[in-house]
Formats: sequence, structure tokens, C-alpha cells
Amino acid sequence: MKHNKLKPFPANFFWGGSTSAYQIEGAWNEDGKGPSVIDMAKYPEGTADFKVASDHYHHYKEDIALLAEMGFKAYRFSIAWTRIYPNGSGEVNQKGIDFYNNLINEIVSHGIEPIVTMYHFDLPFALQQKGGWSNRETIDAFEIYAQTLFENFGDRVNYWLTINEQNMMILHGDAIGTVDPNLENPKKELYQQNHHMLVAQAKAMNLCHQLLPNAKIGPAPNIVSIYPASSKPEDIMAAHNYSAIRNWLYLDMAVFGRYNTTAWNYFEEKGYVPTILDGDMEVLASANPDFIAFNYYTSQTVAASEGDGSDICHTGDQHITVGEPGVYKGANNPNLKKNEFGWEIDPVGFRNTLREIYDRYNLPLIITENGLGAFDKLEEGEIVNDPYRIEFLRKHIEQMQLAITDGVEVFGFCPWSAIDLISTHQGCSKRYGFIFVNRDEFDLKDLRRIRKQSFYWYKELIATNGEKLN
Ligand code: BGP
Repeated sequence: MKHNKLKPFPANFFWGGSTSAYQIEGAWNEDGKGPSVIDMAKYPEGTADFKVASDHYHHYKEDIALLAEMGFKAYRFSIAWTRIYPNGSGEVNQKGIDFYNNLINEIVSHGIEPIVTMYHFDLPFALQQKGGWSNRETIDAFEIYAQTLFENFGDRVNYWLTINEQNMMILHGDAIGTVDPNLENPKKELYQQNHHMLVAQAKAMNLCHQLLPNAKIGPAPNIVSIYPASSKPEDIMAAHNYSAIRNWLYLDMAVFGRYNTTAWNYFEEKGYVPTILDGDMEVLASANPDFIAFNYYTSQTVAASEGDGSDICHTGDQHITVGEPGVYKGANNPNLKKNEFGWEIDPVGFRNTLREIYDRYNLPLIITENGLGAFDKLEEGEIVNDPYRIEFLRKHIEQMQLAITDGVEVFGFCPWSAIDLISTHQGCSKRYGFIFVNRDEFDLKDLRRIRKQSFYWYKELIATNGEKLN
């Protein structure tokens, strides 16, 4: 739809940025922190591990001051479960509580709204050793962990996100490194884990409402519009299948408290039906999110799959679709350009996605990730020029404003990432931040912070509440 006049961004719009604990903090075993599945995982050869990352643990004051200088209204970060409970459950690590108290105080003292992700891929290794999300005890551990967070930080944190990209952990567990490689029937097991995570999320949402009546909580999956590769009815059905399996399975449960029908039938067809215990569905139905947070990098395109598996490409990552025999297969979208890492760039798809989610659930939306990974270069004179990132963000923000004009209720935009950090599986040379962190894959250098060109651009954008887009 073409609009003659654009609606402005709402007053008090949460302009911000995002990070996650394991990708930015470092100090992987300091002050009593236990190991997470990320700390124990193998990394692709030639890429940095997460031991030091951007050393935010020791630089947090300086980092938050820089975010404040950019004018951030909100900052979305995650808490490392293993700093709070080094073994996932049991005894609380006071030093972990202290760190996040200090961090949150620093954020709040600059007038920035903290938005906390409770769990961003980094499951405590001690829980993984006991079966991780396959073991129902992890649901209880998560509930206790959630309670600890609400009790300790709920006086200052009003916005909570339960689980980052649960759908990517299930669909691309191998790419993200959170799946146990020794599982016998990985997909069935993954959907069992998925069920347990959904129950854990519902319990956390209920607990939040019980303990913190003024706080708001929501899920944080990765949701994107799925396009059919052609107007062939079979391709359209494949897109419908993949939307259900990738997107609506997660949000229908979070919002409506029920399994999506297409996804459920897919479980039955493939033999992935999870075991559901008495009381689970009641818990799932009883929980309600206050908003939906979602991550968007690119739309995805799929086509019908013949069913024998020969047409499926198996080399995907969290933003490159793989496929499943007889259900859908990944396809290229010839209308879209790709970034250096093969991810398609689709700002209009962002508007499509915002409209689709809002039409379906009618809840306020916040974008908790969107951004461009690139090989930024530090030039003489402390200069980092990243016009490609500015262009990427500008085009997405333009489309977000169009979606707002379409009537979608959006209350915040927190692109990935606030500061340079380590990519999930492509090292630290794939940078996303507004702030450059001076280190290489293996040479930590001085880790000094340098404002990129995009820093100044975003600062001006925020200062004008999005009016100065160009
Ligand atoms: C999302 C994750 C983030 C982040 C981002 C960029 O899926 O939630 O943690 O890593 O993708 O991906 P990458 O680091 O692989 O480039």
C-alpha cells in the first residue's frame, strides 16, 4: 500500500541496540561463572572463541557511556545463566548477581531502559550433561533461575524476554551449536526439547506477572516472512508449511497457548510428536505475553519438495533455509541481493513480517535484532567507515515506519549489535556494531572502543526520533 503521509515514530520509542552475554562479555570463567554449552563447544577453525569476546565484563561502564552518548533509549542484553547459577541450579553465585546489579544500575543511571533476555543460547553445561532440554528438570531449573532474576533485578527491569530464537535452536541446532550430537533421533528429540522450552517459557511468563505486576514479558523468536518460489500452488503450500514450522509453531503457543495445526500434523507425519505430560497444556494455555519481540535479518523463500530428499540442500545456517523432504526446500529469491555471507537483504520483507505478525496476534512489537555483518576496517585516525551498514539500517527503518503507517504497533528497534562482538559461528571479523572493538580473531590487541560512522548516523537518527533518516 502506498501512503501519502507517513506516521511519525511514537514518542518514547525505544531506539536501542542488542547484545548477548556470551558474545560480548568474555570473563568466561571469572568470579564463579560456570561453563555453558557455548564455552564447551568446538569452534570453526580460524575463528575466535568466546573466552574474552569484547571483554564487556571489564569495560561495561565505558560501553554503557558510549551507548548513552549515542542517545540509546533502551538496551537489550542477556544475562548469562551460568553467572547466576554456575551449575544451572543449586547455589546462587553472588558475584554474578553483583555484576548484573552493577550493569543494570549503570544502564538505568543513564536513563536507558534495560531489556533483559533471560536465556540466549548459553545453557549451563552442567544441565546439558544431565540431558539439557531433553530433561524436564531443566524446566524447573529455568523457573528457579527466572525467579532469581525477577527478585534481584525486577525493581529496575521492566521488560523481559524469555528465550532468544528458540525456533533457531530447534531448526538449526547444529549451526548454533546447542544440539547434543549424540542424540539418537535428533529431530524427535529436538521437538521434545522444544516442548519443554515452551513449558518453561510459559511458567516464566506466569511467574513474572505474579511477582512483578508492572513488568512486561514476551518471547523473542526469529520471525520472517516466507515467500513461495513461484505462484505454483505447490510452492505456496510449501511456504505455508514452512511458516507454520518456522514461525507460528512458536508464536501460536506463546500467545494462544496451543500447537499450530499444520506444525502438529507435520510432527505426526514425521514421527516427531512430543510427549506431553498431564498439566502441560494447561500451563501453556494459562500464560500470556505482553508483547512480541522478534529478530529479523532476511525473508526466506521456499519451494515444494518432491519427497525423496534428493532435492534438499543441507548446508544452511540460521538464515539460510535448508529444507525437509516432502515439506519444503530452500530456494533463492532472484529479486534480492545477498550480503557477503550469503544472507539475502530484504527491507520490504521486514514490513511484510511486521504486518503479518501484528495481523495475527495484535500485540505490540519490538525488534530485538536486525543488522548487517561485515568486515569493517579500522583506518588511520580512528576512522571506521561503514556506509553499507547505514544503508542497510536506513532501508529497514524506512520500512518499519511504513509498517507503523500501516497501523502496526511497534514500540522499539534494537538492531544487532550495539557494540562489536563475536558472531555466533563466524568469529569476530564478522562485525555488526556501531562501536568497533579493536581485536582480531586471535590477537586481542588493546580492545579499545572506536565510534564507527554508523555511530554518528544513529545518534542523529535517535535525536530526531527517526525523522532524520537520510
Ligand atoms: C541471531 C542470534 C545472535 C547473532 C545473530 C547474527 O540468530 O540471535 O546471537 O549471532 O543471529 O548471527 P551471526 O552471529 O551468525 O552472524
